[in-house]
Amino acid sequence: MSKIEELAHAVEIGKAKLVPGLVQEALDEGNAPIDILNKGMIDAMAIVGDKFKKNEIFVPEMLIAAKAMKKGVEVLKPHLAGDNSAKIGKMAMGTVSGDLHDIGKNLVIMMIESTGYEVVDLGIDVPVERFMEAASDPEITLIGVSALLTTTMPAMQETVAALNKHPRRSEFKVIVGGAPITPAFAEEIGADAYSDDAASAAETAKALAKK
Ligand code: B1M
Repeated sequence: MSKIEELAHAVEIGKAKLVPGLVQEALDEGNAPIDILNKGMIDAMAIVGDKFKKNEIFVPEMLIAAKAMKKGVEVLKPHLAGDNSAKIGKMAMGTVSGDLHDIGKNLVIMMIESTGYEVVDLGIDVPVERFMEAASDPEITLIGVSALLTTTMPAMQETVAALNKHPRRSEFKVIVGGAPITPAFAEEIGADAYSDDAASAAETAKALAKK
């Protein structure tokens, strides 16, 4: 079994104590940080999701897998983040009201920070009012909205609708994403941009900063 396969298995079964060491060993073996993230952790979470769907595991197992992944990301973070010395904008990002998933949001924040954005993390279960308040900060140039559940897509729609009426709307862009979100949905609800993963969200954020 390769180190990345060992890591993926440890994430899948929620071995939070083993995961940081396995990430370090995978790095020491010369594996690319992005492969460790994608193949060693994100793919493992997809397996966890599939097992949950098939009733093979339940919420507590999903939670311990999530905790294990977070421990691994802590080790990987300095290796994924680039040079962010030149500030290109300020972003506020959160997961919508009713939604408690934050691993994807945290990865998106990490990658966008690496492009030079200062990011205010609004957290999870963020009410529309909190997004509106964040958008009032005169330095904010980008708002990120994440949703992981089909049942919280309407909350994303409400959030973007409210942001679209914000008095500062012409001064910031809105980017949305998360597993159930599609480019068509993003367009339908009036977001400026959609990205399907953290790396492309960082590319999109960089491009939006130039507009
Ligand atoms: Co939840 N959960 N969960 N869960 N969970 C999913 C999302 C699910 C797909 C599992 C499944 O059934 N297969 C399913 C949703 C089904 C649906 O709506 N269609 C589900 C469910 C049903 C639930 C509960 C309802 C279960 C229950 O209680 N019965 C419940 C809801 C709680 C709530 O939010 N109100 C629940 C709870 C939980 C835990 C708390 C146990 C835990 C979350 C812990 C945490 O986040 N701290 C959890 C987990 C871990 C998952 C899975 C297994 C993994 C999620 C994850 O972290 N993925 C997930 C299954 C899956 O995703 N396959 C599942 C890894 C992460 C890197 O990917 O978050 O997709 P992701 O982020 C990506 C992209 O989406 C994108 O970039 C990220 C990085 O590449 N992205 C953006 C995300 N936001 C973006 C924003 C952008 C751009 C890109 O711009 C702003």
